Amino acid sequence: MKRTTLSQFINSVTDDSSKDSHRISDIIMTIALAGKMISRQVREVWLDGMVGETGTTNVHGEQVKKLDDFANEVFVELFRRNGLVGTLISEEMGAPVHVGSDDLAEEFLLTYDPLDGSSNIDVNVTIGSIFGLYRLPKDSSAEDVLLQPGSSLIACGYALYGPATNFVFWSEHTSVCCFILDMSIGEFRLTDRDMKIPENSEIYSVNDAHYPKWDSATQEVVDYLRTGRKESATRYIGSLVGDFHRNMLKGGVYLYPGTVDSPTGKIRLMYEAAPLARLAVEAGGKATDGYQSLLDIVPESPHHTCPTVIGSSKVVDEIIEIYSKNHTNKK
Ligand code: AHM
Ligand code: MG
Repeated sequence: MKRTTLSQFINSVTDDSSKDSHRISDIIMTIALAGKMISRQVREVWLDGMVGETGTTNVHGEQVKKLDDFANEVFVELFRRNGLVGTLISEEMGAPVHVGSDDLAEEFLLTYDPLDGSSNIDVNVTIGSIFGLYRLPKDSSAEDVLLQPGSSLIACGYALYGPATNFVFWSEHTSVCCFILDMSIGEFRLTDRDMKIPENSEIYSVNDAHYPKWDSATQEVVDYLRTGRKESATRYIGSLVGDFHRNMLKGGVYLYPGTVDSPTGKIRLMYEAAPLARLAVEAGGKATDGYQSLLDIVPESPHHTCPTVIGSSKVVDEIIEIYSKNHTNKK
């Protein structure tokens, strides 16, 4: 018996009597389609001449790769066509874009990093697309209604473009589940309907080159991970989504701390940190900026960045303890 397809799985968790449930299912299926389209392009990039940069920079001042641009357009095009969500916020678009086509759509905000791991795009190393689906307060006229914390997520996940393509998501109607793309039929198939992140692990993922620019609390955290635990191993792909996926399977912690020059670090809350934090928490893990849960942070702008620590609960607890001890000592 072949494994359940994503469509079969989604049908089985959709409440037929609820428009809302249908809408969420249709949105997830659209994101999975975007994942398949981007996966195809990632594999053909050298044959299609889509390597290299576009020559423009994005809102974060980073060089935009041709594939970044392509992946962003896939999401925009699909959601413009079906109008299922009100607004899109993307790493590659300076401002939110309105695409909704009915009243129900206005209750949903989709945020995404179309292609995470930009430095790995042209070198055939694992990259992925991260998404967060937020429910917006009804009839709210507040200007900052789009600035929702991770606790307002109703679905989130990623497509991972590695040796195989995975689709991993959590929603209000499911646990964290993992699918793999069956290329022979162009459909994702279920591999795990209730993913759990191991409680402990020796693996930590951090860009160690920033060590001299971290504050003393962060230096103490990384010293501890390196030499203070029974066992220790560094694994850093440089694609958050890739490091996160490995840590979900093997256990581990991903860190992108702030530095003296850039105290909030690099990871974007609304479409990188919060969706992955929520996945980790729903899978039994933890996520913090060192001092508070990543799910409680209310973004000040769509591209708000925050120090990011996500992973196995025991390791994250130990990290929180070191930060809080340093905080208390400073008082
Ligand atoms: P991106 O979305 O432009 O790729 O930036 C986010 C990425 C993460 O995926 C990765 O962990 C980190 O930036 C790597 O940054 P650094 O090169 O500073 O280690
Ligand atoms: Mg990214």
